[in-house]
Amino acid sequence: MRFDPPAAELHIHIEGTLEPELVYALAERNGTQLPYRDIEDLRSRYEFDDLQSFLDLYYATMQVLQTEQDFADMTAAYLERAAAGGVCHVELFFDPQAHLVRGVELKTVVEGISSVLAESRERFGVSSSLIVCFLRDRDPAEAVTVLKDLLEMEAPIIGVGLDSAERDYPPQLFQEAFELAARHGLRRVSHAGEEGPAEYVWQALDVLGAERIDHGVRSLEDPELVSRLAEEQVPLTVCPLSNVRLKGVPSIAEHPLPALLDAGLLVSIHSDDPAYFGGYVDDNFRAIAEQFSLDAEALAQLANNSFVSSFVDQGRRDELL
Ligand code: ES4
Ligand code: ZN
Repeated sequence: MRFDPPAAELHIHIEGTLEPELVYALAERNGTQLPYRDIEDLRSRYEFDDLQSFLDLYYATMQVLQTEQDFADMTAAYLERAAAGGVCHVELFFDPQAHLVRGVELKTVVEGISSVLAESRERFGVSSSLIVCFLRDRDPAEAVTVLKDLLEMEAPIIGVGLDSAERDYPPQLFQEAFELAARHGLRRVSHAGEEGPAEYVWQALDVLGAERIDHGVRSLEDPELVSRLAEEQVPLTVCPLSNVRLKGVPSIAEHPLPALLDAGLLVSIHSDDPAYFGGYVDDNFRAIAEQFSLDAEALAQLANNSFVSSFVDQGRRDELL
């Protein structure tokens, strides 16, 4: 399972780590009835046509998350698996609005996840931090409210991000939430150029002040944008298996990773929603290493990029690099 060299996981949605077995275990514990025959039936549905078809199942299965313990168990299961795959640092996304809309309190979500992150270094040998993502297919005013609530409760978040359905939801809609985040010293990242156009990457950079772009693979359609990304060494967190499973690219063989690297971009490799897309960081590394015959030096460069692109403090960075 372990893949050398060790790397940082910077693009992971914690709700996307819910393996079918855990979905069933949590449903049973909470007495929730699931609309699937069994674990295998659920697993067979982890097959998608596009981002929206994935999101429909992602939002449906996360309904098994009800209590603080559920969020803690999911987080611990993920960290254990990540550590086994060679991950030594994680910056974790979570989607509070997806839980608030179904009546789960913000405190339940935040305390469940953060109680495990607080001990991740001792328990799993993995340093960790938390980034709140706003759902771009919901009212931008709701994002502002959620962020204010998180600030009010002094939630241990280091930054904000933007995720969910991308097409027709341009980053600029979330300017206010990102400005509020900046005023409070939070880091800023944004999904862009996954299914949406290169124009959304420009907006993420120039309107939201994003310091890192999640996916960004469609940037290649705009040479001027590629120059900007290369010049400023803006990190792109690329998720090869995700792109293939959501049919953004037809196959690993046709993945634009080599073109991104040839353009001199700061690319690192991540897993997105590993339970749904057939693999954790180590699986993503294995897939590209095999497809593109990457040697140890190329893999070490990608791993190194993950640390350079991370938000760790100087002390931990010196340990990791
Ligand atoms: C996501 Cl793959 C992906 N894209 C956008 N938003 C997301 N939320 C969870 N996974
Ligand atoms: Zn993502």
